[in-house]
Order: sequence, then C-alpha cells, then structure tokens
Amino acid sequence: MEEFLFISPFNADVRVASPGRINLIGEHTDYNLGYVLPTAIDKKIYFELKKNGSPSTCNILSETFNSRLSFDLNNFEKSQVTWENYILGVVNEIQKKGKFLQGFDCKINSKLPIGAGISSSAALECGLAAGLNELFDLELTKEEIVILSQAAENNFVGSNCGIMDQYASVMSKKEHLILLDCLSLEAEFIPANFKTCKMLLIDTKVSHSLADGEYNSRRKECETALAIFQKNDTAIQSLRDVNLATLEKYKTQLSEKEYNRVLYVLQENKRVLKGSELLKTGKLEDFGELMYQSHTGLRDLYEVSCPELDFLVNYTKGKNYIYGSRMMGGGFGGCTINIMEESKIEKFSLEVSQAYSAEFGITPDTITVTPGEGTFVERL
Ligand code: GAF
Repeated sequence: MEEFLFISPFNADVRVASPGRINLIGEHTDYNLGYVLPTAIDKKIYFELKKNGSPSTCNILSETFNSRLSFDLNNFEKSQVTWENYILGVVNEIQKKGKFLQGFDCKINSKLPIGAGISSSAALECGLAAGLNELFDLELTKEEIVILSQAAENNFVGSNCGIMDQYASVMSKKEHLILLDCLSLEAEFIPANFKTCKMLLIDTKVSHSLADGEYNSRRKECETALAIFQKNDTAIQSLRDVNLATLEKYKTQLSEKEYNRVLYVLQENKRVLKGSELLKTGKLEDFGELMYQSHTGLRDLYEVSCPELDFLVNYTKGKNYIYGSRMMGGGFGGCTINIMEESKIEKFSLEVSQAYSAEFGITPDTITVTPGEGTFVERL
C-alpha cells in the first residue's frame, strides 16, 4: 500500500472537536418538521487539518477505523465504505455551494462510540465541514454548516435524516438543552438543571441491519399520510398542522401503519413542548413519565424499538431512583437514555449489565453524559 502522505509530526493548521448528541425527547419528529429536545455531549470526535500544497489531493486518516482515504477533489464517487461517504458527502456539498477547496490532509480520532445512536455520523460531518470552513476561509455560517452536513447525509450517504443531530452537534451550549423547532430552526436554550441526577446512556451494542431502510420507510409513510391530508386541506404544510380531529376525519384514507405513525408524531410533539416546560421548573418525575410514554409510542405505534431496547427500559421500571428511560435516536439498537440519581449509577450499571448479558449474551456499555458545547474550532 502506498505510504500515507502525512508529514510527521502532523503540524496541523486547524483543530476541531465535534461532539455527539443526546436527545431527551422528540424522536422521529425532526423530519416531520416538529420539535426536538437534544444537546451535544462531552464525548467528541477530534480532527486535525492542514493544507498539503496539492491542488486537489486529499488524504484522510481515521485512527478510529485504522483506515485511510485518499481522493481527488475533481474526481470522486460514492464509496462502499460508510465512514468515507460522510467525508466525501461533506466535500461534495461544499463544492456544490461554489466554495473553493484545495488539497488537504486530515487526521480523525473518535472518542465517541460508533453506531451507538449518539450521532457519530453528524459529529463527523459537522466537524469536517467546520474544519474545512476554517482552513479555507469559506465563510460558511454555523447554520450553513448544519444544513450542508445534513445534505451530505441525505444525498451522499443515502439516509434521509432530519436536522436534529447536526443542529445539536454544532449549536449546543454547555449545560443547556435545545428546544428546537425543526420548521423555523428557532431554538430556545433551556438550562439542563438535573439537580442530583445525571443522564446515563446504556448502549445495547446491537444495530439491527434493517435500520437504514426502516428509517427511510418511516419517513415515507409520514409523507404519504401528509399528502392525503394536504389533498383534503391545502392549509396543511406539515404534520404539525394536523390535529387529532383531522387524523380521525381521514382515518379511513390511511393505512393502519400510516395512522399509527401520525398518531405517534402528534403525541410526541406535544410531549416535547410539555416536557420542556416541566424541565424548566425542575419537575423531573413528570418529565420522566413522558420519556416512558415516548418509548411506548416508539415501540407500539412507530415500531422502531427492538427487544434489547425494550428490555433495558423495562428494567428501570419501579426503581425510585430512576425518573425516566426510553430508547434514543433512530431505533433498532443503539442506546437508551435514562435520568437517574447520580449516587446510584455505579450500582445500577453493574446490575443492569448483568441482567442484560444474562438475557442477550452481550455486555452493554454504560456511559454517563453531561450536556456539552457544540463544535469547537481552533486555528493553530
Ligand atoms: C436519527 C436521525 F439522524 C435524526 O435526524 C432523527 O430523525 C433521529 O434518528 C430520530 O429522532 O438520529
């Protein structure tokens, strides 16, 4: 294999730290132009970038995947390797905006668990976009970085994700949650005041292979239902303009699945708005109840949970030191998010790990997270 082109030591021009995200509540509502309540976390992907003097040769070294990618800015195509498409997709979207790039070298090192549903993909996209923005003085705003990173995933990777992950990764403020309106992109930053509690993620360590296709098909089902509402009522722009009465009125025109998907989205949007108010006044128990309801909706109506996630959520029930638990992210694996007393985390983590591995033969990871700052960029 040809020698990689980094000079040693690397002598980077720009450094970036790009965080993963959690989402307290509001799942599968972003692409339905509803509400979400995410924030960045203190676990990140780190980038070092520098110009390499070549007009168009780019070299990326992923220490995490122990893998490297070289490509020509004027001639590249989709790759068979998933992580490479996040990189190529971002470069492609930057070029589509008419911005001028030259050859660069980039080293990537992830401290974010990959495939755990804490959005390592958005962290990768947004981190690279922010790094290239600084390296080549592209003058992209933060919002442009968010939008082009989402477009990279939609257009190059082929996942029709919404805006939540990229928005949280770039825009988050330390110790705050973001109540994001995914239609207007207006955000309210809510202090994350969990008193004696912390957020614990439990990684199922499973990622059912159906995940991508099922994600896109959920989105399609919502779009089909929306088109039916719009045919009858031209004032309806998105599912947030639909209420329960409208849903019932057109029930016979929807398949059972479409009806269930929409019902879940309507309920979840309400939970996000109500939940944000509860968190502002520190009502963790009531908020936790909404998390359990969210999980039930994701399991029964949206059908994106799996036995491993259900087991972990059920395991928390009846424990008075755990306020809420639910699956987080796209589903079919990844993590649950739990709000619980910090003092009980160690003992609970041990117990739940033993119970889960007795059931599924897999040792889960338990990860305590705190709400962190969005993308950090530094010119050296
Ligand atoms: C994934 C997607 F990338 C997000 O846009 C969002 O839809 C989420 O699944 C589900 O809420 O993380």
